[in-house]
Amino acid sequence: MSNKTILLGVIAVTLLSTVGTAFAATPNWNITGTWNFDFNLGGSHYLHTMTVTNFDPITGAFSGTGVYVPDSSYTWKVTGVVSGDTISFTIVYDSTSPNPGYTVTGTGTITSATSMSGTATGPGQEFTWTATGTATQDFDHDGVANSQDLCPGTAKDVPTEKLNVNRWIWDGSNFVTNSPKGKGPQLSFSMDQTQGCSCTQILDWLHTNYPAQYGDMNGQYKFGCSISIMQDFIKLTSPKTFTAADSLYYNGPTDSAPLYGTGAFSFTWNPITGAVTGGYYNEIVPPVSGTTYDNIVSGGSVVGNAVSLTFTRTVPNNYAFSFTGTLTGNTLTGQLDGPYLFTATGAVTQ
Ligand SMILES: [Ca+2]
Ligand SMILES: [Ca+2]
Repeated sequence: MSNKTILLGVIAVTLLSTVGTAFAATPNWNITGTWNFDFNLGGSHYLHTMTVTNFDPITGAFSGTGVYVPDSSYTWKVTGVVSGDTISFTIVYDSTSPNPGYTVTGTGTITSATSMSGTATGPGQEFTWTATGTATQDFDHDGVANSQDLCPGTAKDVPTEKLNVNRWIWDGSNFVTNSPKGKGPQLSFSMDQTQGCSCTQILDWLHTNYPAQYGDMNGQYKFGCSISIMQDFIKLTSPKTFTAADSLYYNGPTDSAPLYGTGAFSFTWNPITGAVTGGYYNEIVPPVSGTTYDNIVSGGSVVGNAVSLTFTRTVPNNYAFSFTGTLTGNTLTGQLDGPYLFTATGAVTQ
């Protein structure tokens, strides 16, 4: 869009944007992040990046910035809306760019989690465009992507009586409270913290998973979630981490084989899904004094006390391997990289 040929065609045109119409459907996709755009004007390709920094999961309205890849002096702002699978946007070049005010409007379709395409119109110009990036789906529009959302189908909370002081509900956009007179506890809660669960869903979840500790909780349904309920839920659903300052790795299937390596070991998992989200094994071979191999936990699962982990490393060499075993109390024991006993005693924190 921003080369001389095009700039010569620039005429002051006022474009009425169709962005943000009142009848827009809710968005099927959240497009926050960076997109690589290829604008095609009669076979000439103009590569841009667009970075969406603000996205409203309820209305689909978004805004961000962009730049022409071959010449970063061409910068622009974008505003637009995602409605269902469709996207519409308006790009306006910055006053500091070589073509200030140059405006392009576009429409298109988000065709997958990584691609979208459509058409665009500049002053006297008709483009087609394709873009690649990462879109996430958030079917209940609470701002938490499906893959991260512990509670599908979230709707705004309506206490069966009224919202009481220091009680919390999700109003469809935010967690809100009825503040006490004077200085309250100065708290706030977010949907990210509750992993996409409203107050009602938090109460349902606690009662289903911990019925002995959380009974009918009528008062909570009547007046909103108390601070302690919010904090209990966030704690119970937050990631768990096993960490051991050192470990023992034997050169055979039992500890009768010689010790092969030592080193700090840690992994983190989601206690709800069991998905392992990260970790490390700073493997020292030979034990204690040798070379440190920087193994990264790349995936795995924790189901009950059964632990499986995958590792990769690039330092000091490229290698990949796996672990299967059990976490019993604070001790992890199993087979690492084949029939080689590995054990580490540490602590589980949440
Ligand atoms: Ca969601
Ligand atoms: Ca949700």
